[in-house]
Amino acid sequence: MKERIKAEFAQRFGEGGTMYASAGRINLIGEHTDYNGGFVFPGAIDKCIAAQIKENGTETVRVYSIDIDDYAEFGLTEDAAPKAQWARYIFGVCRETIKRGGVVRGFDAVFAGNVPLGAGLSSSAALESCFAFAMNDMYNDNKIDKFELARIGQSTEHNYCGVNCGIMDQFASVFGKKNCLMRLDCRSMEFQYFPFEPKGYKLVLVDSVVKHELVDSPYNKRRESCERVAAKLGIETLRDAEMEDLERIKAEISEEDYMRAEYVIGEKQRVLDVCAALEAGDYDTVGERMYQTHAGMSKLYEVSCEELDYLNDIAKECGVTGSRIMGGGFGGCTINLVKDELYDNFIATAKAKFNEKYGHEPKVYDVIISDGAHKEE
Ligand code: GAF
Repeated sequence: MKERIKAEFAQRFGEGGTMYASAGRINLIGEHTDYNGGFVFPGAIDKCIAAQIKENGTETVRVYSIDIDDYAEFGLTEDAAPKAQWARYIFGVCRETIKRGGVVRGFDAVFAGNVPLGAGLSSSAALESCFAFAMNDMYNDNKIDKFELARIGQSTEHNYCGVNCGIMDQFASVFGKKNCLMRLDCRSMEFQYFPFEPKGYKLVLVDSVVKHELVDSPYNKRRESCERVAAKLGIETLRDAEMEDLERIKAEISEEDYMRAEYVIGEKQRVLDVCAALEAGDYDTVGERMYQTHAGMSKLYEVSCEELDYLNDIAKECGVTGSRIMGGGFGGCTINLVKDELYDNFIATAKAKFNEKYGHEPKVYDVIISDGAHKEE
């Protein structure tokens, strides 16, 4: 992929430039908790967006996407926003950098990626983090700290792409470290690396190939529900709520808001349980919590779909240790923690049964936990 990017860059813009890359992410547990001030437990993966970038001495950005086979050109002022959605991610990163007092000047870029699109692996965060990291390195002597780089990506989603996301995806893409998951407290922003090399297990993603587009999904509505409940309780986020608090206001909120909050409050504890279980090498508890998260996301938070529930059922039948829908939901992947010896049977069964029911096989991605945003040597 990187050779292709370089060749395309040379052909369009001439020699030179620097290659930057940033990763997609998985999340072992802690879903829809980030914008509720809770805990998340993601890691960057060995699938990334890479870009060859070079300053061009103008105030114009010229960029070509190999995967979409589309070219965009835009200025750096607020009124110069490009129309194409993919280009708005890059424009947003430039604007959010400038808004924070950072420097961005015109550049030429060619990029491509191998993060599956719409699969819940945060290809958009990878794109944002790649360009945020590059702008910091090229124009700002790397003075913008890494949390701010993640926030630049998050604000891009809010202000230029219409998704009121939390910080997890951009955080994971920027801070990712080989063989480590990261537990982030989204209230204090303190985090800790957890070495993650489960002996005797594989981590595998099974992609339902149901399209996942947070912009058109009720993602923002879920967030609004949580905010309504928090406001009713007089707290900033649901991080500070317990089930007793929720029970107290049950009669004053809608049934739907109650269910959303019930899920979030449960999920907060599940992340902590999983971290403790991992430290104790207790993968059965890790897996149990993953199944509980799936049930909560499906029945209470209602961000699953028939295909993902089916994949979850198949995992259970095959004796998979843990399985759940991953990411924002409304399609995309399940993440599965599978014993080595059960792996082949699980994958074969999932493919056959899914194909029988939906007329196509799910896609399967083995993931390796990898480094986040970086400049290629
Ligand atoms: C999406 C969002 F972008 C994240 O911030 C997070 O809320 C996630 O859904 C659900 O955990 O990936």
